[in-house]
Amino acid sequence: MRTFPPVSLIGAPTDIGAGHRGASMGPEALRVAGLAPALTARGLDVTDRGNLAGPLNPWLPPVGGYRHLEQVVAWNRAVMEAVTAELDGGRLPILLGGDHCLAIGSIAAVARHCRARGKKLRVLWLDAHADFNTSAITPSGNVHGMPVACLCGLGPQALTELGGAAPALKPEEVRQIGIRSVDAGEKKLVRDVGLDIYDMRYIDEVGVKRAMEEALEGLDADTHLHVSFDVDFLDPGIAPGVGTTVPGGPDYREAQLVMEMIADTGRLASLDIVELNPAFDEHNKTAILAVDLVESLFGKSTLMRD
Ligand code: 5AB
Ligand code: MN
Ligand code: MN
Ligand code: MN
Repeated sequence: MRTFPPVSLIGAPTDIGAGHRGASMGPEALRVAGLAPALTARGLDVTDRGNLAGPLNPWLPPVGGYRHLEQVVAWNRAVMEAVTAELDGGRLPILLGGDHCLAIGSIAAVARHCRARGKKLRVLWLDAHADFNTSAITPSGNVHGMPVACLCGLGPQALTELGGAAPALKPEEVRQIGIRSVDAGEKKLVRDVGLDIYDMRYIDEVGVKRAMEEALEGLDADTHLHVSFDVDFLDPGIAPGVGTTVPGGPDYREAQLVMEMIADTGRLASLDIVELNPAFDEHNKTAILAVDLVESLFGKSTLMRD
């Protein structure tokens, strides 16, 4: 079994980039669902760093195609600094969101860390959505629909240059899994940049196993694997506790297999758990499911292979 570096939980209690309030309660719901003890029980050395601080959500309409851009930048700076500190300390950061705009800060930190060490980077984006909107094409102005575009250099300078002048990511470093809701302008843009998307139609046709084999292909001992887990990736029937449900997502076993196959690579080096919204949940069941899946991501086998 793989031995992991020590793990740090970083709470970022904000819904600053979302279209519904409540993802700000995500970090506490994950704690209540027992994330730290579940990982400790797997033999991991876990420290909960508590919550980052940042501006309150003023709940204002978009300006110039962005809602709350100034506050989004402030939260992402805090996330980037916290994730950088953990990576510098040789630890494995787990960002507890918060909405998915926070992946800009998290992945900017990861990318900078990899570039400085000549490491390869692979980002697995587990989501119902492609999160590749820009101010010109967004239907909402919500920055949680824009993080992948920002990380690839398309977005406001304050976000695209958060971790330095060059874009944090090249599109070919990203694999998106579970996608089933992409806006019209966004669809054209992801095609233009050539983003590698394993959408639900593809997963239906070839199955999780083959899709994941393809998405994980080419990882080697020199690759940092970052997983950005948007909880709305999961089918809303098993995971109602998110702001933006889309029917037709992976069921329980399909989601477990995704996590198990990632664990089998032995390359997981950083993680975001985002978009959990306790205001839409039922008795914290989505948080409990997220913890169960994260255990699999860290190598818990549900079957006979332990
Ligand atoms: B999430 C939508 N594409 O841009 C938009 O949950 C939804 O982080 C974005 O994936 C969903 O507003 C963002 C319609
Ligand atoms: Mn999503
Ligand atoms: Mn997302
Ligand atoms: Mn969402």
